[in-house]
Amino acid sequence: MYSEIFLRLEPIGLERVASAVRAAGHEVRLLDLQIFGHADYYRELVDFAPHAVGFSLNYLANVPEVLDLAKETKRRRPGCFVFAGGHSGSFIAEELLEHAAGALDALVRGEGEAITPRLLEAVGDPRLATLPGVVTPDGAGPAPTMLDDIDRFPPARDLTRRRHKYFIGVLDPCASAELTRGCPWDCSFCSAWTFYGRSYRKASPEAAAEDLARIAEPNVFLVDDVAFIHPEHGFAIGHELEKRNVRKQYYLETRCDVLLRNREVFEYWRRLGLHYMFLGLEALDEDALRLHRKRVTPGDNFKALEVARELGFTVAVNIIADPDWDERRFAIVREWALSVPEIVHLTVATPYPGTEIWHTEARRLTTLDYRLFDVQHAVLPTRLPLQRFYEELVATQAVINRKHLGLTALREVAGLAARLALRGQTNFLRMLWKFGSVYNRDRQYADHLRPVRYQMRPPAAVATKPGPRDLFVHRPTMNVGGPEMAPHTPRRSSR
Ligand code: B12
Ligand code: SF4
Repeated sequence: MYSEIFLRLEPIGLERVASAVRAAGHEVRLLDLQIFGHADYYRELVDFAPHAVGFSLNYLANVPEVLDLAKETKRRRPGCFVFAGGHSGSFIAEELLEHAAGALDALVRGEGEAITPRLLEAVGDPRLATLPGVVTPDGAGPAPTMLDDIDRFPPARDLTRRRHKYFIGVLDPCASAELTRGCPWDCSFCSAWTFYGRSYRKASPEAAAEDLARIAEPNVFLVDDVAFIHPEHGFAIGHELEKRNVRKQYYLETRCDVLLRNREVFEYWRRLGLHYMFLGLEALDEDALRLHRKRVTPGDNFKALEVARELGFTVAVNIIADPDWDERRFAIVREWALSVPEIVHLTVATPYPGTEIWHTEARRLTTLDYRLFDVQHAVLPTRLPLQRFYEELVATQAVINRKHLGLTALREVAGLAARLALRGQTNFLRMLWKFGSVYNRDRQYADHLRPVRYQMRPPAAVATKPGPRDLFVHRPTMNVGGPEMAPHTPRRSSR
């Protein structure tokens, strides 16, 4: 739903895997199904006749689509080696192989750059099932290994076609880049830290600047989970960009406390072209922030918003709506959202495999339909009747529409929209009118009534809270600059 309106961004993870596979001597094509249809994919299967097909499964909601495509691929090209990888896929590898019923030959857990060339080399060899991070119907290898250096394998952006389709809001067209990987915090609802074993790695300033300099688009989305945790890294990249005369507009995501602590680096990047930022606010009250283990106070959050305004950033924030909310709670958030200049997004609290709340959330899931795990649907029991919940949710989200979309927005940015349209860039312009057709109470409710062909495996009941190491995909053996870099020492595992 999100990507139907506000943005469509390039699959930078897949581009990095493609880069590694190409470096190993393979011929590679990449098809982004956010842009192309299934018919295009089937045509590609005939034209290109690949020996192997790998699907990216970063999002849980895409599981049924990928399973169907894998099955159809095997039917059309029985000799083709079919595999999948990516964020969500890494947490549910065995379950996916079971659903695929032979259509998926392997699942790759964790980062794909180092292991995918080895996987392709091992096709047809029983040793396939012994590779780190690889899971096959015949067994699983040891835990995945981490890339020693994230400068290797810069994204193969030349492989993505129709790049003018990538945009986020007014940044149209927009490319993506990665300056750091991982997150040293440990919020209970998030799997970014569990995927990377709470590690945090940085690109060298030179390689990061070189990569940004190679980008043809005038705008860049920085995909880092939390930008500029280490201000000196941000400054060093900035200096390299200045040396190379790179001038772009940037969008990034960060935490409120990081903005407060490292204000100077954001101020510096403002001069380099950073205009838009996303702050993970998550909640307005202390209790909810504690529950999310966000490790910030509402006071810090509000102060960060003031700083961002002072520095002249356009800011989007997110609030997590709990299915337990009643009309009063929605009304409070709505009132607040209307009173601030920021773009306020609302997502629904969702326990995802790989998060701590997947194991500890005591409420039973009301659905096992992967497609509803997109933080826009309620998968836990709602206090309000479900239809009423969606009514309140959509009414609250509609504040965005009132303040930042439609005619209001067009009046403010008519010049820009016209300039983009003249260049054939219409993603932003179209976005302004889509809200009503996408965010719709009846549509969201009806999504629950669709027949479910693939059922998720529900979380096993656990007696004790899982420790961090039980949740990790990557288990860093070396010191990769992780937990000790976070402002709080990690809590010990409960075991
Ligand atoms: C950038 C980002 C976005 C971008 C999307 C960019 C894109 N086109 O994919 C935007 C802002 C659009 C976005 C939106 C959303 N996102 Co997001 N996003 C991220 C973020 C911060 C970084 C992803 C990234 O680019 N990483 C850098 C690249 C290099 O890594 P990577 O993609 O993971 O790829 C590596 C591996 O996964 C693997 N790999 C990937 N693909 C493949 C394929 C094969 C074959 C192989 C072998 C390996 C492999 O190898 C790659 C290289 O090492 C992640 C958090 C995270 N750290 O993963 C959340 C994250 C993936 N997003 C999340 C969510 C919830 C969403 C939204 C639903 C939020 C919303 N408000 O609606 C939407 C849904 C969008 C959609 N398409 O449906 C959740 C995922 C939840 C889930 N389990 O499904 C995450 C984990 C964040 C979180 N806090 O929990 N997101
Ligand atoms: S700070 Fe952000 S990326 Fe890191 S664990 Fe919390 S929500 Fe996830």
